Amino acid sequence: MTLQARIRYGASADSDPTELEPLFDRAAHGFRVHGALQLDGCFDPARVAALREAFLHDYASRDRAEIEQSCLKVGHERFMFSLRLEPPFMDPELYANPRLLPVLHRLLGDDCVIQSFGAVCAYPGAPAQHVHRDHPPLFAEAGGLNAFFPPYALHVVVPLVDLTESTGTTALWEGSHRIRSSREENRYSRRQLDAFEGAVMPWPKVGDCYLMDFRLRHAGTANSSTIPRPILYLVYSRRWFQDRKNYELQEPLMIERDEYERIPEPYRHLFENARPSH
Ligand SMILES: O=C(O)CCC(=O)C(=O)O
Repeated sequence: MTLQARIRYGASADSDPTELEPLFDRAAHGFRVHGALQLDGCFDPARVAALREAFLHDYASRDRAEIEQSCLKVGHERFMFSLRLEPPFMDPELYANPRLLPVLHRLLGDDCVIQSFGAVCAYPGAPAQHVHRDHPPLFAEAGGLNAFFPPYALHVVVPLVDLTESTGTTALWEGSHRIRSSREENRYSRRQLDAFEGAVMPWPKVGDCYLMDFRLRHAGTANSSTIPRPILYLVYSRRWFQDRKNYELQEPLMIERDEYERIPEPYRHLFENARPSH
């Protein structure tokens, strides 16, 4: 089963950006309803291949002890890496992509910011991850009211390899960002969740991406292939939001002063939360 909200960008539409406006509207609407969205053909596959090579060379192949020390373990054989914001990762075609940013503006406002930028790598043999949400409700005491709020933060996941049944993917429970009662929350037992009952699986190729609301229930599935499965993630949020839950060990945005100053002016606001070093 595929995601209910899915947009396929074709090469022809690129010549006239106004043709894309209805697609952006549809994408944003689908995301609000389902809490997840797949955008096919969003990025240039050659550029994503360059990101893969850089990630495998500079990060995934590091000494295991170093990985364990510097990365959050988010499952057995699954690690979260903070990436240095420098080429090839520091590319407006990635973080301010013209097929992506208009959708984010519709969802999070024109003044949205990048909250964090990194990668999760599931190494060969990684079992399925525990089913989870990335953040507790914004207002715990408001219960089901949290379901009525518009998105405040979301992940853009950019797979660096084609995701297949063998590499695995991220299982997504569409609609789980809008759960209004404990009855809805407990619709699936722990055993059913662990068997991915009710989840959909995106199978994007290199150049595609999927978006997940911060409130969405999800889990990385097993990597039964012989290759590492890295996915880049960029968390975009409303300007006022600060993720204080996921970054005790790592920097959410790792950027040096020189690189920060090279960010083109129109995109500088996206990095408002960055604390450049040196
Ligand atoms: O490995 C994956 O596909 C997803 C990882 C993830 O969602 C997480 O660690 O929160």
